[in-house]
Amino acid sequence: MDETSENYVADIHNAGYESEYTKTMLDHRRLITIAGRESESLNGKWFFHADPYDTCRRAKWFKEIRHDGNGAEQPVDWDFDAWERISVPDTWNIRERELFYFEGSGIYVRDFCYVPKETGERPFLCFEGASYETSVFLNGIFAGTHDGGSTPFTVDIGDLVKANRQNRLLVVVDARRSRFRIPMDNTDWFNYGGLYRGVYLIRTPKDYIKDWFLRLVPDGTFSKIRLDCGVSGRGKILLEIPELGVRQEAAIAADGSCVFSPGPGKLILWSPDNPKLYDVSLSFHSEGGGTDRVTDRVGFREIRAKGQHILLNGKKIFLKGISVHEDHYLLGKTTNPEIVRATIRDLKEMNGNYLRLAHYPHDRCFARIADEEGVLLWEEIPVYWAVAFHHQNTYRDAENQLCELILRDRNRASVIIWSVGNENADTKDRLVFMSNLVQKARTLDETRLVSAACLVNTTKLKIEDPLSAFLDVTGVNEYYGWYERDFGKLSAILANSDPEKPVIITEFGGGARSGQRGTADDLFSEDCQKALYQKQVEMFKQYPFIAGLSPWILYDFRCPRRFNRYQEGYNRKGLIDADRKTKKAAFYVMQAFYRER
Ligand code: GCB
Repeated sequence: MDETSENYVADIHNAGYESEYTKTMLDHRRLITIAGRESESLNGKWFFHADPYDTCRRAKWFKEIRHDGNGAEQPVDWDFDAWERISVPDTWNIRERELFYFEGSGIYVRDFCYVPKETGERPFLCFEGASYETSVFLNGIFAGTHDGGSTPFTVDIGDLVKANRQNRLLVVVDARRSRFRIPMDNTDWFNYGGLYRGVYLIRTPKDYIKDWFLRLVPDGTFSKIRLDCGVSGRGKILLEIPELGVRQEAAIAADGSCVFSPGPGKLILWSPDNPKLYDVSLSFHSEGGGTDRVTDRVGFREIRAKGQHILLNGKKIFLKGISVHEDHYLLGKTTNPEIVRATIRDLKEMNGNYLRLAHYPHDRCFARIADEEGVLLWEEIPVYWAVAFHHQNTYRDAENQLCELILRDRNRASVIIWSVGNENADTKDRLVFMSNLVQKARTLDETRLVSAACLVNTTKLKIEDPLSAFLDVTGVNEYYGWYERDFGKLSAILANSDPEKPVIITEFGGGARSGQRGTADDLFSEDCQKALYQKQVEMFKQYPFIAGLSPWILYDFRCPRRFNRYQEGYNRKGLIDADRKTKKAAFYVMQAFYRER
């Protein structure tokens, strides 16, 4: 309906209301990395209500207007402070029984008092992950919208926040699936919604460090360290790595970079055997006065692909891995350091050194803990299956998620591979879309391998995908012995392939309900899964171009497209039950295989 019509009522007639909330996008250009900064938690209890019709944004409830222009009280449809409170971080699906399958908008409200600590400081809100589209309102004013369910974003609240007073923070999180989003509406995992990762307040001086990237220069000499720094304002950067005797001041070059050498023989390289991390501090002294400082612990290592091999610090390495989802039977998509440490313990019990974090960026704490524990990581964005490759906005969304992930984790030595997607059909549009993502990853980070989990060419029975030409490593997902029962085809595929680049078998496997026994032919029995794993690994042993494995998957996970009697809403391909305790027989096949490697 036309806004000019005489009976127009915006709340009910404005079908295009959403466009108002995409005017300010909280994308990677506004992201300030919170790594190494002090943050104040805004986690805890928030008032919450499901908003299936998105009425908060349609009717602008966030303005909290209770009276009309004449002062008469209005019959409003919201009552924020009387609503039930739920925890942040958490997913509403797990916490509220009746919201288990709810995929609309949810409204979160809380107050916080902001007391400035320094004159001229700049406050920002940081969201570590909210699924999927998140609109932030402070004191009744729209501050911006973020797209993407697994990457962080920051909101500059300097102009909106009130000092020394309570501030009303209202957040609408819309978890609707859509064909045009990343991921699209069809995935093999559960669509959890809400503020499922932490929310924080950070403070910086007027001029501040926006992002920074410290790494070993990948030139095979293991001797040079390079720093790139994005700052607001002009000034000088002081980098300190006391253990290496580094205390180096650099004017921010036009490209924000400086390169230095800690001196021969000094540097201990990071590796799974010796996950050496150095205390690092970065101070930005701005010309206008004021210093911003971040501190972190950083490891230095080199990862490269050479011929069919992957080299870590110049030496050939076999990636003994497994894939893992974030899904947890009690917490949904919310995780914490204890869960991550337990996951790494399970990997190590399997004699593994590598995890594929599928199919979206996992919580920030994962890579941080992997840095400490000496675990190599594959990190991925959810360009999964049949996303709308032809659509510009979908590309923008994917690229933005990739940038946010890389900006978040590129100081983590554990992360060795960026993956730009999973099992996408080989079309022209997909090739353009994904090769552009590869290009983007390389411009942000020259120190990691870029890959994607691809499908095999089932017509030629060969490992062949035009995207490989753009990748450093080809990931291959195959389910011979499961979806495709004929193992002979896998043997033909491997025999027919002699790829120029290393291959990681990024997925293989089959389902088994823990405790279900039977013969090797009884689908969903542990025995069938075990036999399948035995056949697979026997075959892999013969092919040196296979540089690593990440079978599908460490733990059973929730999946609302799997409802047979063994699955009951779970994908049961885990080597460990969803309880994260009960190991299935195939776990020990991988354990033995990795012990031998
Ligand atoms: C795949 C997908 C993964 C699924 C898995 C399965 O190829 O990449 O997301 O969960 O297969 O279990 O079918």
